[in-house]
Amino acid sequence: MPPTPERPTSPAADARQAAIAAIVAAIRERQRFVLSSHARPDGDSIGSQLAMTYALRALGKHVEIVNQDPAPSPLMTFPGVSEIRVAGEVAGEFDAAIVMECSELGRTGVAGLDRYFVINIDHHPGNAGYGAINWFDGDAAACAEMVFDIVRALGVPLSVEIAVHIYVGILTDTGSFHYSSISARTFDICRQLVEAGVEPPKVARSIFDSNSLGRLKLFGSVLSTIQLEDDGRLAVVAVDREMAAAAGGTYEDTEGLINLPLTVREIQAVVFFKELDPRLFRVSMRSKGEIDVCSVAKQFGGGGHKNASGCTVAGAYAEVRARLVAAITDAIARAAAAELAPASPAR
Ligand SMILES: [Mn+2]
Repeated sequence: MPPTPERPTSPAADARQAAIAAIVAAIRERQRFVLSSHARPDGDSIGSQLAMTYALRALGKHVEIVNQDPAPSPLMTFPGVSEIRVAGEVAGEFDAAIVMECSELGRTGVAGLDRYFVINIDHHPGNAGYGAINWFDGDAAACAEMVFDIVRALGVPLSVEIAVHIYVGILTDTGSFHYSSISARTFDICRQLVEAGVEPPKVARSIFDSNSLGRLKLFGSVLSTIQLEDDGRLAVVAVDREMAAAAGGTYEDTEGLINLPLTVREIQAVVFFKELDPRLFRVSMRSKGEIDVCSVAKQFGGGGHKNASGCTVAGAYAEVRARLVAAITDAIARAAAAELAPASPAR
């Protein structure tokens, strides 16, 4: 007997139900799964993969996670994170690969996933649809929200492990509930996660208040070099290995630093340059409201979300900095123009 629809049907809701049903059927008829996500995994990649892992194991499935890079260190204390295999290749017998939070298969940095039946679950705009089954939902605030739907559709009880990992994905991917991707649905899911045993203060303390002193000093030295552009609307911060070593920290210790300039009222966007080598920079961007830094990242071959994105850009620092500042200044102007324009009658 078909389940009673929860909301009025629409083409989008039908497509969503069809995608979830296809994924649930594919999971039920398979036994051995390998899970992966994008390189340099974030809270949503780790949370989505582990929530899915615990759900599949509850069904008696065999599950392994293979990621190119280790999880961010504040996440290491969460259940299952230390079991993630860090490797550039997947080998072994699997019936399916579930790739989450990854707009292209290549972004995993893990070779061999294409040999399996690939299930692609993602919320990044521009997902390439590389799977045998593809479920893309650009309205999800985190991929973990989509995993929540699958866990429910599989009929797996929401264990505290599953709930904690979905919460980690949502908390981190919304910039601690700052980004415009948040919906009423986000809070409805979080309500159910808390009912399942998640303690939000404990999770937030583990993730955000686990600094070392070296990390705090590194934040201080990087932030002391902050520069303002676009009449104070855009903050520019940069770090090289020398600066990191002098403060007794590492590049990994700069995780989260980019969010701090946005706590200044006037600052609308931040760009953060990490020198990989003298002519190659990892660029991260954050923005407030309607300023679309994903479109900026895409101009440079990267991606992400409207309020949080990144790319890798080659060139001398002065030139790379100037190109990014110009592109972000344009994005800020576009958002301001859109806000001044009268609301479209179509919406
Ligand atoms: Mn995400």
